[in-house]
Parts: sequence; structure tokens; C-alpha cells
Amino acid sequence: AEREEALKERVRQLLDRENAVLVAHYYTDPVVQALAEETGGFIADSLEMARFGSRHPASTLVVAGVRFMGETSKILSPEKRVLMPTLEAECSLDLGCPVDEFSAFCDQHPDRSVVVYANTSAAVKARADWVVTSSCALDIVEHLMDQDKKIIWGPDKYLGSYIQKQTGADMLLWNSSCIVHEEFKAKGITDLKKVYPDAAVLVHPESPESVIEVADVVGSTSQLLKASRELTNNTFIVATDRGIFYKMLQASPDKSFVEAPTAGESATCKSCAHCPWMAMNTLDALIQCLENPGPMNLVEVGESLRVRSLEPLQKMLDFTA
Ligand code: CIZ
Ligand code: SF4
Repeated sequence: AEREEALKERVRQLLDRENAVLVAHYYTDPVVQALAEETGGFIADSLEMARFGSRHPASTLVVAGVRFMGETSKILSPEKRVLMPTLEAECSLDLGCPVDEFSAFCDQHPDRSVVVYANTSAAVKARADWVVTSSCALDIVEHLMDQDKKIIWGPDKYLGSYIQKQTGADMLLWNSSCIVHEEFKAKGITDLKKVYPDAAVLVHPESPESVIEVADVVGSTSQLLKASRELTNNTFIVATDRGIFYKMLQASPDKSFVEAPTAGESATCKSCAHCPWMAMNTLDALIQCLENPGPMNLVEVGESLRVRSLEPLQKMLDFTA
């Protein structure tokens, strides 16, 4: 605890020295989220992280999250220095959607609008007509349906099929998934409901269909946070990364939050309700990136790619403004 206090103090000094602001995702370690809050930074989902960063006067943004979040911040704030604790913090959705293969798939269906999730590289965004996050995906797909558009959706197949089911849109789905959310098990949740019969089940739509079926609320991180505040249940079973508990408990200290079960400590459980890449955002890594930023800390997006990827991103920002 003493070491942690010293590390936190070092981060505070460095943020100050570098005229930097810390922006953290809901899935990062509670210590990092608390530090962001306490130093005038921000905790949010990927879209709100980037929006906050672009409006903040600091000349350096420190993005505690995964690589696509750093890229999105850089796309919106080209004049700022964007640092990450490590660019090795990946995302299985981004990794599962290489731009060459995705682009070839899009080329085979030129009549379709290309809608990609924020969890993609700048290059994949540049190939898209629209970027969406889980908080606005339903509305944007409905908007496209109003214009009689058929859709290519990438990369998350579970979120894609959820939206397809909700809207009835004509969607071709890319086949990728989140290693954290795909591990939640409907059976484990219904068993846990027997222990906590009054609990509300909150599910992120990157989870498999069977898990979504047992949910009381399905939504993005910010929508699940809102539900945890507004519903009168005393207990919540939560199927998303456990990092979210920091904000849920802060808003509702008298409520109980229980992790939705995964397959357990088995060969198939690669994540157990916590993203291994989010976990790379440690205090030590934060200090390193501020003290001595190297190629694995500095987010760069070439200008022509930046301009092309900004276009579908800006459409989403305008749509949700
Ligand atoms: O699952 C993720 O990584 C999420 C929720 C990303 C985001 O958009 O904040
Ligand atoms: Fe990607 Fe899943 Fe990690 Fe989010 S939780 S960054 S979707 S691997």
C-alpha cells in the first residue's frame, strides 16, 4: 500500500509536469480509474474518452485503455501528443478484423453500407461508412434501415446478431468476438439467480445470445451503469468486465454487485471477466510512458489515414451529439 501511494504520487507529478490529462476506460484497474478522477481526468467508454480528450486543454492525453482507444483519441486530436501505457494492449475484436480481409469482404458487397464497431483499427474505420459504439449502434442501424440500406457489420458477431434481431435489418456479419464477454455462461447466471432471487441481470451485448436471453437489461457500459443506479434492486449480476464495479459501487455504495460466472478456471477461460489487455494499464506502465515515452507508448496515425478514418467517426459524433 505504501508503494502504491508512492507510485500514485509519481503519476500525479508527471501528469502535472507534462501538461497531461489521464483518460481511463471503465475496464481499467480501480486504482487507475480513481487516479484519473482525482487528477481532473475522466473515466468513460471509448467514444466518450475520445470526446473528452478532444475538448480538454491539455497538450498530452494519456489513454489508459486498449490500442484502438488511443487511436480514436489521436484521430480526434491530431495536434495533441497521445500516450498509452503500452500499445501492446490489444483487443480481440481489433485483432480478429485485419483490414485486408475485411476490405476484400466489403468489396464483394458494394451495395451494402459498411458499419464497424469502435473496437477496430484506424485502417478498418477508414474502410467504413459508419463507426458505432454499443451505445448508439441500434439507433444508427435503424437510421440506415429508414434509408433502405443493407449492411455489412464488423467485427463483433454477437453484438451484430443482437442488433439484427432487435431491428430486423439485413446485415452480413463479420466473425469475431470479445474474449472477455464470450466466456459468460447463461447456466451459471440462472444458477446464481437462485442464490440471489431479487438480483437484476445486466449484460453487455458483446456476450453470446444465450446470455443476452437471461438479461434484465442489455446495454453498453454507460447504459449498464445507468441501470445499476436507477433500478431499485439491491443486488446485480453483471456480465461485463469487472472493472465497471468501481463506478457502479461509487454511485450505489449500498448495493451489491456480483460477477456473472464464466466457464471458471478452465482451459477455455481465457479471461474470467477481466480483459487481459486492459490489465496492462498498471501504475508502473503509466509512470514509464510519462517519464520516457518510446515507440510502444506514442500513438501515431498517418495524416491521410487519419482524415479517412475521421469521416465515419465524425458521422457518429454528429449523430449522437
Ligand atoms: O468492450 C469494450 O471494450 C467496450 C465496451 C469498449 C467501449 O466502447 O467502451
Ligand atoms: Fe476488446 Fe473485449 Fe478487451 Fe473490450 S474487453 S478491449 S472488447 S477484448
